[in-house]
Amino acid sequence: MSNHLFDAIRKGVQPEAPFIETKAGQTWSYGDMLSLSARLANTLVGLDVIPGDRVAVQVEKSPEALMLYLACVRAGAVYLPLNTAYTLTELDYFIGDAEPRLVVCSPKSREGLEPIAAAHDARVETLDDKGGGSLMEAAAGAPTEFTDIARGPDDLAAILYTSGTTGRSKGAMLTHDNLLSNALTLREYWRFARNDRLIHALPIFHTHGLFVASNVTLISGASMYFLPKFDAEEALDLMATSTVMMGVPTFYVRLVQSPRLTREATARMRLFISGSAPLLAETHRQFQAMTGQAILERYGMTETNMNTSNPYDGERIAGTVGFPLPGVSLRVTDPESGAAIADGDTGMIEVKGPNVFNGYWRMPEKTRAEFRDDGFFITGDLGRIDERGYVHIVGRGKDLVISGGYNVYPKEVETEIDQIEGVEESAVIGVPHPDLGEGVTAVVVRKPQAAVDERAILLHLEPRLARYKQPKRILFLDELPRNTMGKVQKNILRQTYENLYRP
Ligand code: MLC
Ligand code: AMP
Repeated sequence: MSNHLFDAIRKGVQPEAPFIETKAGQTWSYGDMLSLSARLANTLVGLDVIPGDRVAVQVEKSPEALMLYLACVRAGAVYLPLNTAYTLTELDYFIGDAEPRLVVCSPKSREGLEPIAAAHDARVETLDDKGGGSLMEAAAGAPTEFTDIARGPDDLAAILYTSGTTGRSKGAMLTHDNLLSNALTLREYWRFARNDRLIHALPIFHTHGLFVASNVTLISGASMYFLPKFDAEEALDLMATSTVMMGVPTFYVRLVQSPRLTREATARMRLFISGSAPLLAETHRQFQAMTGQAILERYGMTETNMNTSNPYDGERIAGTVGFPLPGVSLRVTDPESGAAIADGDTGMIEVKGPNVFNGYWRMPEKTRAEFRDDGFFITGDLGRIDERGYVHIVGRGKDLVISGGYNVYPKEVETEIDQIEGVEESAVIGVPHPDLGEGVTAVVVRKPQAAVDERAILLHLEPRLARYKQPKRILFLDELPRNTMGKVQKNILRQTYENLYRP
């Protein structure tokens, strides 16, 4: 048997071809990719990582970090990337739930993570953003050849945690074929080829930067500028020598603010892709007016990889996410019953295909609850399909805020706020934000006579929640609006505060 995902990556490799260039001008060829991922795979085996073991990784973005992902795939391990913003409290949960054999972290996090890892029998190694650290030291002397461990299409390649609407985060189990099938589909759909160069400014701990951007580049034998974070002026500099950019809507919101964004500046670019959150039609139009290029919007999820995309050749319509990708079945149903609804009506988006994950890690009941009996996955997104077949996302059936492309589950933030002395209850909502799309906002009711204020609440949240989950503003009300059933009417709160972040 072969290694399903890595064999496909290896197949077209031209060892001399460029793979990664960093901001500092350092380069990695495809040959370097093969040898460094082999050294790391040998190191993992030396650290007793056996096929199926989870390897949890919370490190800064670097080419070496991407090679570690590939090393896990080659060694048959399950790669578990973690947002660098997660606090120790959050990490404790992920490590306890996933029970990794190995935790790889930044040297600065080692001390905090050691006791957490030890409590769950995991070993800790480090990797810094310059390609140093204990893991890299161990890999330095390892062989540059590795016999890839046999893995079939249904074996796990990765687990990515995604917060549930209730309770704690769930680990979405992604197989070799979930990742490979989607990468191959996107390569064809977006016409990726060896001579493409991608501006990669996304983090590599989520589906967008890790699978969509990196796997599609790898499977095409293309190359990328690998940047630690997004900077609009830097992206504009690189457009002269690039062909594609992928980003969340905030990237485009920031680009259109630059007078340097012109037809000339983007003349060499053949494709701009947006996803992870809704791109405002206004941003789409502004971008097109300034560059003559229509941003291609697509729609995906951690659990499903990419589901739909606007066409490469046909019309890319602002405010839509295009057509179901080849091989992906998409339908819109009655959210409660799952029954069919009339064409064009709004309902629950459900998807099925080789892109759809294998279930939530050790949560068979939660998995069952999110699939229909005929195998369709219930996305929690509300949408409709128009007469031309374009999918429109019109809202969310799940209580979720998307801030700069990061998902924040209000329930998780509310649970933390409600524990604070002096807080009666809270409601966390997403309010339109000019830069981030939605700004996390908390509305709090104090207990009688309690004096708890914004500062006290933020201080409480700081060690408990990643920064991007912490409310940008905290507002106080005497009571929350409720319907006759007693349910908090978040729509009323969203309306009340819709201009909160307006400049
Ligand atoms: C950073 N901050 C954020 C934030 N990003 N706050 C809210 N929401 C965000 N997204 C905070 C920081 O903690 C910091 O707080 C302050 O804002 C400035 O930080 P920064 O580092 O300068 O921000 P910046 O680099 O400008 O980051 C913004 C961003 C980034 C939008 C470029 O968040 C980003 O790259 N987002 C991409 C997320 C992504 O990849 N999503 C894909 C998920 S996969 P303070 O207080 O310390 O100053 C998925 C599936 C699919 O959804 O379909 O793709
Ligand atoms: P995540 O769980 O981080 O993978 O986020 C997935 C969610 O992001 C989806 O369920 C959608 O709600 C949202 N999303 C992704 N792409 C788009 C898009 N192009 N337009 C609107 N929402 C999107």
